[in-house]
Amino acid sequence: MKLYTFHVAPNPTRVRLYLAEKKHAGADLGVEEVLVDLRNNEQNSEEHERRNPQKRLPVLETDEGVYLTESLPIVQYLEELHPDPPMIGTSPLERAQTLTVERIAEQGVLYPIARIVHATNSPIGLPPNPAVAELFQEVLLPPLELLNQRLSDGRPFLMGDNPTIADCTLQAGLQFGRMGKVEPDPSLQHLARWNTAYRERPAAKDVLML
Ligand SMILES: N[C@@H](CCC(=O)N[C@@H](CS)C(=O)NCC(=O)O)C(=O)O
Repeated sequence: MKLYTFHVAPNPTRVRLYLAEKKHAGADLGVEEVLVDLRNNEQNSEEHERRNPQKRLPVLETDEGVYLTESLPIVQYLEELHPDPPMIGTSPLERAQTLTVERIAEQGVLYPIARIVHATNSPIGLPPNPAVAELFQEVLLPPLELLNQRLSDGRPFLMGDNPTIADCTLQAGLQFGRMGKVEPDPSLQHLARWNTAYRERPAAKDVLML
């Protein structure tokens, strides 16, 4: 299998963190990484458009030569192939709960952070848009508070004792924020504790650039 990816970009990063967590837990999924340089617009090449008509990353090329083009279904596909250690729960209820928190981390944190960064300090050169930045700053706060509250019982990971895809998505979003100088308010102390601890993990050290 091949993962078409670009470092720091948050959606590829959540899949890469997932793969690194699996690897450090002893499950090497045998996914080769292929860089598609967003700064050089390589996502808009005809070659990449054949992989993903939406011209985005990540893309997983399966062993059958099929292209999967959305981060969460990519992870769910990999998880079905390699369920150990489990990173989306072990029962229907746990899976639904994990995906619920992952959705909050993506839609409530990663996506707003990406919109703010691209509106203020875009690494791929998009024009500044202060109105968009202001709107998404407001949108970002409630989900961060919700996740901070979730971590307030001292749990090491969003879903309890073990990392899941929800942690990978949240950290991918926060890393992109760090790159664009968009940081959660330090008063969200439980989130800050989780953030510091997660970044010390071997998987995080393999994948994160800042
Ligand atoms: N819904 C998609 C979003 C993918 C996405 O927006 N990827 C960004 C990088 S984080 C991208 O490829 N952007 C390039 C562009 O918009 O030109 C997913 O979950 O994977």
